[in-house]
Amino acid sequence: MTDRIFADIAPIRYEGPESENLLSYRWYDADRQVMGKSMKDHLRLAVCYWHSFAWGGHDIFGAGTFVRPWQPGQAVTQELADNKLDNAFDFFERLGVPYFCFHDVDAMATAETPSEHQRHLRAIEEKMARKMEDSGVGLLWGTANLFSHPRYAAGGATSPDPEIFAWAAFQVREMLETTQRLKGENYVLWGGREGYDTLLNTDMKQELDQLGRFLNMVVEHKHKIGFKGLILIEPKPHEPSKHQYDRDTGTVYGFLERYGLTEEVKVNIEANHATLAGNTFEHEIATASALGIFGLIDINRGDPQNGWDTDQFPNSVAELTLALIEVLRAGGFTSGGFNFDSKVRRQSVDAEDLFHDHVGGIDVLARALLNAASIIEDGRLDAFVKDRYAGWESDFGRAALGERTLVELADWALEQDNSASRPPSGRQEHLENLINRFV
Ligand code: XLS
Ligand code: CA
Ligand code: CA
Repeated sequence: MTDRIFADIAPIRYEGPESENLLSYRWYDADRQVMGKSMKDHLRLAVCYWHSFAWGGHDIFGAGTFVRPWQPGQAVTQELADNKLDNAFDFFERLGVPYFCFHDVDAMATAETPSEHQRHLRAIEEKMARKMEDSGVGLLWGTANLFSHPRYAAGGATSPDPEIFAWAAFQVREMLETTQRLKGENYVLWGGREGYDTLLNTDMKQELDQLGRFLNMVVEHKHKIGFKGLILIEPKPHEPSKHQYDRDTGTVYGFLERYGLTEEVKVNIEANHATLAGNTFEHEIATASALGIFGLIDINRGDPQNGWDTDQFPNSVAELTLALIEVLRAGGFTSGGFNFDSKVRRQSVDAEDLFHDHVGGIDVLARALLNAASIIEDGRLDAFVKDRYAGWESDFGRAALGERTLVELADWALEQDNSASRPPSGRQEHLENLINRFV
């Protein structure tokens, strides 16, 4: 029996909006029906293994601050990996979430060679499978870490060295197969170092072709082994690279189009990455939905004054309501869900802090879902938008998008010679006030 650090924390329960208990859910009521689906099925919540269990509280100026029996942030022995696994599942169960996510190296004992890597990953996979079976907690997505080890300093798939490219292929094959054996529902590739620091030493065309080929190989392998989940790219503009090739959803779409993958790969949108790219979170969701590549969400937030990836837990109901409107408009998740890719601040050192952050984040999400569902059910917002575009349903509108040529439309405009046409009011303030009635 390993040292259990959450033993004193009672399982988190739904107690309703009147509850004074900060370690209870006031809004997340897993079985509550919202627009014909349970909250649990709408949100498909996952705990992120790396921030909550593998990260030790270190930053670029200082060492880890979290004292845990599995010694996060240090070289991992099998014993420490087992301890971490026991505590992590204890946490998932007490929190009451249906899923978790992990990178290969988050969970396994440290390895130096491919054969050792394979052995250590398989060893933890076996134990994880038993934990998943006993707890009923599933794997929302798996991923391989192609950015922490010094071998990936110049990228994995975009490395100038083909031997590193092969190492990356090895790690992704292993983790994709592990994800499949663990009945994981999705597989994510985040290109932290798939980018460049300076163009002076970079052949961009060569690197993009490598990345395109790599992703095609992953998709080919997925089909070969019969993995049923989605393959997803996680956009981020920069950090750790100065420039990352997967900078935002629009850029990823262009990349997928070029390498013939729009039908095969979707996006995992992270809130903090959206804002780092100068987009809103809801913009990224709406873009992915419009382009048919909406898949998953990493839910967190940045700091409005900081230009880096702070990965804080979400805490604004108003902001998340706007995002949840887009999720519902997109039709919700298929195999995706919300992964809390968020971490406590490094001064929040107690085991209990890991509950306060998740409980708060889950409740904010649940409340935002309820607000967004009320807004959609109210109907005024979507009716306004529908009405705004109603002209495209007319014969003229349909023909303009259909058989008409530029010349025909131009001649028509000339013939009308009408200076009066103006769009009706966009009613932005009216709509913002309408939303605020639900927040
Ligand atoms: C880092 C990313 C990373 C991915 C998984 O900024 O968020 O954690 O989600 O590799
Ligand atoms: Ca992420
Ligand atoms: Ca991040």
